[in-house]
Amino acid sequence: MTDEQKYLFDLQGFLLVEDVLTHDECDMAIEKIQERMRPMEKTPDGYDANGTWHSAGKLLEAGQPFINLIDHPKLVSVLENIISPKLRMEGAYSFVRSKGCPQFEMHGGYRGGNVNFRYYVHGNNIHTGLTVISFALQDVDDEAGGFACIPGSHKSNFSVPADSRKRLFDMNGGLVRNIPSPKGSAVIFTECLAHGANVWQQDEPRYGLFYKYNDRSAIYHRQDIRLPAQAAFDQMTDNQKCFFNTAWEAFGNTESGRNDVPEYGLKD
Ligand SMILES: O=C(O)CCC(=O)C(=O)O
Repeated sequence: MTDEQKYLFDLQGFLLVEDVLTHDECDMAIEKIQERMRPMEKTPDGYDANGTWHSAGKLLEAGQPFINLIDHPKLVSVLENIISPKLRMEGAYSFVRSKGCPQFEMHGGYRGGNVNFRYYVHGNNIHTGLTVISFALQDVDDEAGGFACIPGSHKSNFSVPADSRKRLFDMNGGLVRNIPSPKGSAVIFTECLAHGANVWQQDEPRYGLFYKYNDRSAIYHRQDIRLPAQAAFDQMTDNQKCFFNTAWEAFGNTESGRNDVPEYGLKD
């Protein structure tokens, strides 16, 4: 993580990293998402999706480029600095949102939250918990309506009030900002940041791709039902497999005293 990245992440609560995927990899990812996407009845906020939201799972089983992104060096070098030197992946998913879809209302924690929702700087180091990478598989300009956030809100003392999640978008003064991102880039953001997504404005749907990370000793989402299938593990390196280990830090068994040996996906 460079000093500039550290400055920008601390200032904004998010960071844009360019040139993570090639254009060919983006196109390949979209193709595989298209094969797997299924309509959602309701949006995550409970609105009728009316055909404007789809989701796709089992992406890691689909192989590349999804597998390589688990521990992409440009991203891991940031995550290791802001979360922990040993990382766990909470999950990978895609939301496909079409023109005119309902907003993804503002949500997120605040800096004084629990182990998953924390943000502080001690010495020269950033400490946060649950962190998301949003990959841009298409060019997204600031009129398109993709990822949106309130920059700097990760240092707020209060989380977004339930009644304000939608209203914040409409407040004057540019409180909520759409974050443009070129094809192949990735936005890393802490879940402490107030974030969501604006109404999608373009004819081509937005193929969102999201990876969530945590400290290897911490857990947010229920883990057992989110373990990748063996077909996904079969395509991973040992380092990538470790991202799916059970959450713990020390005093493991003799083969893995510090939770740095793969636990799942091993061949008999
Ligand atoms: O669509 C986006 O960019 C936001 C996604 C998001 O907030 C989430 O998946 O929790």
